[in-house]
Amino acid sequence: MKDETIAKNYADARDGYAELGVDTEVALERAGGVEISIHCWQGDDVTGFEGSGPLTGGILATGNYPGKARTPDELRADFETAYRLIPGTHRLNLHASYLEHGGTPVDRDRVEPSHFNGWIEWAQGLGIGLDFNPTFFSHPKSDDGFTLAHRDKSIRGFWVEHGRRSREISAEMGRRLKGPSIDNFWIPDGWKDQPADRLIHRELLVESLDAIFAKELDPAHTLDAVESKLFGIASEAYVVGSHEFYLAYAQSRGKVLCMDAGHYHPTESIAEKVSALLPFFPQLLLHVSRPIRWDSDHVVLFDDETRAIMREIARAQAWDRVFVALDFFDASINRIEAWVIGTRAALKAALYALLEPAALIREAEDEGRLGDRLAFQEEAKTLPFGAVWNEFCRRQEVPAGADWISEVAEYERTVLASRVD
Ligand code: RNT
Ligand code: ZN
Repeated sequence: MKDETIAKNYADARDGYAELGVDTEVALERAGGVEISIHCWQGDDVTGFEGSGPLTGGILATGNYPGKARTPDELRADFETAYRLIPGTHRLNLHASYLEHGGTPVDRDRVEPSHFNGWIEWAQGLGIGLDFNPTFFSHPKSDDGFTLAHRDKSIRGFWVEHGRRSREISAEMGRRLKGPSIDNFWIPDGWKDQPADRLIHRELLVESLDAIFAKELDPAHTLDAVESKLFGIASEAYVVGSHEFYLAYAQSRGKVLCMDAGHYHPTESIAEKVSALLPFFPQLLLHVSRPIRWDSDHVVLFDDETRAIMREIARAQAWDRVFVALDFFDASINRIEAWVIGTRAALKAALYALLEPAALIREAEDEGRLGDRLAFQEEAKTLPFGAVWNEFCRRQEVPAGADWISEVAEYERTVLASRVD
């Protein structure tokens, strides 16, 4: 797309928005500061570099599109390609299973910051921060469906050690890069069918988490988050770490609560929950995903739910309190394309939220003109948003409109196509 076309369309769009009291310049400025934590696991279907077994834990990547990254270097190169097509400055979200062990496998209870040195140095070069996740799945010691809430003390102990070490790794990332690094705890623990005792595992989970978090770490370097879930494959009847469990845990322990858009009932929206929790939590973490009928982790789109999430953050002016991370993994399409579609969609939704005619809508509400409140929200939907988005991309020096798609195709042709297993 030509710069003059973008500039001309933007000038018209700016006038259109101004008529509804929206300053597009302010929105563009603010959107430039929105930071997204981009998940590494879209790049290789949550495989990681431990060199062992299949993906387990009740999550599933489907598809076998060719060209998947097989090494840390390939994953980094793929991420850089995606990152160049995404406006703004963002973070990369790593899982413990993406360690670099240099050829000698390292078990989860032995991982150390040094295994992430390559990632940290690379992130320094790229000028991005890193977030982290202990990996409580895809491991023989999680095969019977329990980890931190296991009845066997030695298995719990193994995973507690992994959790402790993940915090040290995250703290190292936050110390050496732009901190804090968010360390997000999600465990698959649950039963496929009706349990005899729901309480026992929840009590064990409290005990394990308290043991992991016993050591104080500098919140400028790392922040602990806990992620709830409703059900998983083979944990349909009962999940230990449910929403209520972690809501109470995080609140009582001063932890960050993580809500994943795919971890609730099908019509339940995490957007609605943001304002319910902000009065009680200094910080929240969101896993922006797209469930279709179940927690399917489809690529995030510029859809109603993603727009609603961003709208709630924008209206609460809580960009510094609500951390936005992405969580999807589609192996059926070009993985870099998936990354770019999802991240650009999340950013579009953020910019869209910042372009809301908020003053008019609020004023109508304050004055009891409720029809006007609805009317302004409807009129805002047909303002020329695309022209502002393209201007945003131009200013952030990334391709506007559909121009990025051919760049991914070129990378597929020159790099991905030669990756044969
Ligand atoms: C699983 C959770 C979790 C994972 C990642 C890979 O249901 O959403 O966040 O997707 O940790
Ligand atoms: Zn998630």
